[in-house]
Amino acid sequence: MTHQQDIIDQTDRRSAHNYNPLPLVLERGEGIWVWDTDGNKYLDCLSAYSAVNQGHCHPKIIDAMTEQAKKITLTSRAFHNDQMGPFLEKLCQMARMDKALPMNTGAEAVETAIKAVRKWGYEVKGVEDNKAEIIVVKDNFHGRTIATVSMSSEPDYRKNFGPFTPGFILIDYNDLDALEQAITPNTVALIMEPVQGEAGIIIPDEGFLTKARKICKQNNVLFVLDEIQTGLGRTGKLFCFQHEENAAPDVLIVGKALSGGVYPVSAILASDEIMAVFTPGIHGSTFGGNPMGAAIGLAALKVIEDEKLAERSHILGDYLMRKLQAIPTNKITDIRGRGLFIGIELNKDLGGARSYCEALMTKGLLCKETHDHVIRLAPPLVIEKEHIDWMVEQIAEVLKD
Ligand code: IF1
Repeated sequence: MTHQQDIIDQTDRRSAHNYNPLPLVLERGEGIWVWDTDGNKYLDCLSAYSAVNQGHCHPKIIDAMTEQAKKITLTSRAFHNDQMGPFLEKLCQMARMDKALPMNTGAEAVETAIKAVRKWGYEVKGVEDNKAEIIVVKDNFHGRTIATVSMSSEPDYRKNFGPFTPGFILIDYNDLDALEQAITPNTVALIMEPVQGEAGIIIPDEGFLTKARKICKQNNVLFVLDEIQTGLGRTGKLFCFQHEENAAPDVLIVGKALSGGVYPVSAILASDEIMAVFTPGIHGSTFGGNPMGAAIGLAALKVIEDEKLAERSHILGDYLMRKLQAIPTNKITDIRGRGLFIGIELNKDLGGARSYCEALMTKGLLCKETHDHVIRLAPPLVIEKEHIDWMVEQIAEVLKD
């Protein structure tokens, strides 16, 4: 461990302490596996928070990246490049949306969505200047920028970062009455995650998305889904909203696995009408839509389709769920999830999930606690049944009474 400890010490000396990582240093990844600098092998059950759905260093995505790197990497949007069109064409076809606007990180895409719905509010809906309101949901996670932490209800993410962006109205998750009551003539959008990731894999009641969308439609309010974490196969459908009938959003936000974890690539998708609010010069990004990211994104989308990763997530997620439910232990109070996106909630008397994640690490399984008591399981979607069996054995061992 000394070598790893040296690297950790150096990192601690030189980096801001805005994280508390598990004490291991990774240097290589392939598919579902990662290796530390001492050569120890681990099954990755976090997938970089669902960015690596296609598995680490997927050869087709890495090929696309290296081929593109030899040609041209960045043009800026001052000129066209030959990669962005094919990428957005594929993305729009898969999401059944008219248009896409590419950005880089998830938070930037959320910011882009905020700008889109506000502008739509003023220019299409006719909301009075500077009065636009956006409804958001308690315990959401949409990123770390000032606007996205302004949406948050989590004190840790907000403390001493004020003043905050105004215009966000918080309602309880799963509360349709609250949604109806929160809507005013100035409401331009509801923005939410279809399953809350950071909050601990919180799944809405059956039909909630459909009903929320209907309420939005009736009130001329845009229904916006942040599928940065839940999208692109993670929950057993290509997009999480497809678990319900008639729940397609007006604006869809994607990121993370859009590049297979190879490069920061995000986007918002919307109808021609909504996207028309963006005219030349009013929004953009140096790197957004760059040919490297676009080539990588196109390859990453093809892998999701060709390898049927959403179906795999559905089938293997059900399998994993059944096996987890069969673990004989009093330590678990709830297991919930969709596809290969599963949270194991531990009894609150156990003092948090962190020590269990550390114990799993020593057994060769990497995962991360969320909201103290939940172990989040989100392996790359290329995982095989036999690895799930092994995974469950390790978890059962650590959680045995
Ligand atoms: C961190 C959490 C997960 C997201 C949704 C937007 C973003 C995220 C639904 C922003 C990002 C990441 C960020 C990462 C940890 C992680 C996370 F625990 F913090 F909440 F996954 F659950 N919308 N989620 O999940 O995307 O700008 O980061 O590309 O440490 O902040 P980004």
